[in-house]
Amino acid sequence: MRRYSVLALLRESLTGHRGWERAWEDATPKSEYDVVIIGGGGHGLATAYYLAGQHGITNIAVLEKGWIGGGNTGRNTTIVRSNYLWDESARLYDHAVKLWEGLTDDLNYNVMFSQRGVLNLAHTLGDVREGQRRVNALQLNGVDSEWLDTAAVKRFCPPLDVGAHARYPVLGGTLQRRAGTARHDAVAWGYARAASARGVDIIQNCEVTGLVRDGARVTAIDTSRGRIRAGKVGMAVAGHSSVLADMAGFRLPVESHTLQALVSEPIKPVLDCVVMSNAVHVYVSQSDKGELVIGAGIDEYLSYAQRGSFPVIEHQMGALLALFPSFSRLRMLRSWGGTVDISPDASPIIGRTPIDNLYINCGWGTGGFKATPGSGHVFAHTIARGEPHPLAAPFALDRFTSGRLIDEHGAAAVAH
Ligand code: FAD
Ligand code: PYC
Repeated sequence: MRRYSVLALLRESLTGHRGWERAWEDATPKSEYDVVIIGGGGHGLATAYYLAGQHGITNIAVLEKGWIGGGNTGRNTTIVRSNYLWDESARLYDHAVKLWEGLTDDLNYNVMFSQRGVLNLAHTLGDVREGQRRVNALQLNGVDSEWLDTAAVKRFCPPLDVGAHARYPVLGGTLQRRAGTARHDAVAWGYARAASARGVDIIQNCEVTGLVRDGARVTAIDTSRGRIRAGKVGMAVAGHSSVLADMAGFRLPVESHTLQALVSEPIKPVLDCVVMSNAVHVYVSQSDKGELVIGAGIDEYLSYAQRGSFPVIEHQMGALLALFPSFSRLRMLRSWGGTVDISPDASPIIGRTPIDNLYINCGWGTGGFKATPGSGHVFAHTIARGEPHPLAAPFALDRFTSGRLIDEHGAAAVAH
């Protein structure tokens, strides 16, 4: 990968920006690959990057039906944290946070990871008990987490209304200081560029339309750009996982839902942390551009349309203004939605499928952006070795028949 100097930047700015290299090759599909990854979101791209860099497999294609990062990777609200309750999840998500901490250097691409702290508010006695239990569980797992009382919450986040008159009293909150945000599309671009430099074919506008099976194996993939033979196949298609599983001939226990978000007009810096409230269904942070990035729970209206409905916006604005009355004069700029894949225990599914050489990575639901590097890392290991990475093993599909569920509905921080 080429590194550009300040001189090159100057030269390009004076000569019309005609000399920049493409960030990644726009590959034409070959007839056969050792590994095909379906889905050019962060998880698929990261998987390809680690397969090529750590497992010596370089004849890899990533097939994306639209443009890379055009799914949930480029539509999320960029929150990264690892404050999950159960041991299995705390280990998996904290593995990701550790990778985030070195990701900009690793990819030689600025993913703008900002560890500004994520505060989860408690408004009821039940929230307080749940939050304090979570802090204890996280500390036992070596994950940083603190309980803040009301006064400490106010010191950490001054614009928040914690007064006695507040509609939603703030009784405290949990804080993870290592948590924060990252620039979501830079994550897709950074992984794509780095994977391409390792020889991976990134193929956009290539929709998978069918999987060709010979008994218990997938032999080829039908796409809008022709048939491609594959030694192994990894699926990382988020909200379309059940559609792809259906093509392969098995069923997944996931539901697809719309999750929407919106941004305000840009303003000067007013909020230097992330604030989330499960109980009132709103969360907010401020982007580097100055926009407030605001989200809520999932939409009740089912669709693949990647847009949400108005009642959710109305509710989340009411909740936001109750917590931050000073935001009341802000105008909202635009809203969008993504299709997320929710599993029964709100935990991901990573590993083997009933088809021998087909591997699945899905069920991240409303919270998979934070896991992107960790997910790609353990999924690459799982595909390369044909057996789960130890951190991925508890998240196998068979937990829905064995009953070893990992219930993380409380950690999702987004109602569903
Ligand atoms: P995606 O980025 O969706 O990639 C899957 C890709 O597969 C897509 O690009 C799609 O086009 C492609 N695809 C589908 N079908 C086919 C096919 N037949 N052929 C070829 N390609 C196909 N998570 C957090 O951790 N923090 C947050 O703050 C957060 N906020 C969110 C806010 C919103 C509004 C939304 C919608 C989600 C949010 N999430 C958040 C969840 C997070 O975005 C996802 O869990 C994560 O991005 C999933 O990444 P992925 O790579 O698996 O999926
Ligand atoms: O998982 O932190 C999260 C999240 C925030 C908004 C949507 N998901």
